[in-house]
Amino acid sequence: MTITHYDLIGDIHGRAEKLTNLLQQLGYQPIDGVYQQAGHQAIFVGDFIDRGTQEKQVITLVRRMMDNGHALAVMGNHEFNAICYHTRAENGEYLRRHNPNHSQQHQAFLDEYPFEAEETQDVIAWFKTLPIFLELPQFRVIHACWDEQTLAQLKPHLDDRHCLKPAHYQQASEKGNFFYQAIETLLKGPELYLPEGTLFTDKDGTPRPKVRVKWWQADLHTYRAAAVVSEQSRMLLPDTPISVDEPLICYPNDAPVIFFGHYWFTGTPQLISQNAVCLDYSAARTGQLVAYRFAVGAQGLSNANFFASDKNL
Ligand SMILES: [Mn+2]
Repeated sequence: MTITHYDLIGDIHGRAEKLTNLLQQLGYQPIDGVYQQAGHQAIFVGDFIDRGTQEKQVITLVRRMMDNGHALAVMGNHEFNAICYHTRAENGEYLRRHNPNHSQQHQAFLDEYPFEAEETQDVIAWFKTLPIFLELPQFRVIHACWDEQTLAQLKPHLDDRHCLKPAHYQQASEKGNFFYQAIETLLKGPELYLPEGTLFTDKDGTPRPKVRVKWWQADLHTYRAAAVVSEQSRMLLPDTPISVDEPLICYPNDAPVIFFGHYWFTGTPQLISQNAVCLDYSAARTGQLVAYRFAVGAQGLSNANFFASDKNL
């Protein structure tokens, strides 16, 4: 099959209704139980699970598309966390502790995939086959952040499909380890410590000493400008230059187009720079599931290429 269009799809988080609605709007039809469209391939940016109540439907649908060559995907931080939650460490504990916070975040998945059930282990094994990133001739895909330096260091350790090797999940769960830091940056996104004594209160009301940063935008020099926060919260951040001690990741504006998810955007889907597209518009909650259609050979990006699931879903 010659691919003429790639349809890049944001974080689904167990919302199968939004996914099937979006796929239909994009022109995909289920044939023999597999969503497909001639000339098209879907690419998922990860975070298939947690929060929504249709986890199995989402995973089944996506796996069938991938198994039949109609989709590609990268790993999200929720799949990484799930692997660690379901894997024992050398000391007999789990790589991701089963504390109330972690278990609660993962509860929707556990409701449909009971802990240690055979089917659960099969899905966890499938998560491990998801690559950390995709690099196609015209664009790149990663869940949270494309950082050239981290990727250059990590690539020699990945397998030939860019997957983390099973042996490295232990190291990726140990604070201070290179693998841990790499996963933090690539799958959860870089964060910036605010000046001493400053706290930022996040969307759940939790005070935090650091904020997520707009790594996709060049020339951001102050805490207030660089932070990924609501416009209300932005005015509460210091309008002072970012400390030179803070290593800032910045995606060059002449680099290939980068597609990612993860950031809980709200409002109308739109381009955030000339070569960066965030596809997460909070479908996990009340937001729409968003896609961007990339025509092979297209030069540049356009707001006309966004698709979204129905607002009332
Ligand atoms: Mn995420």
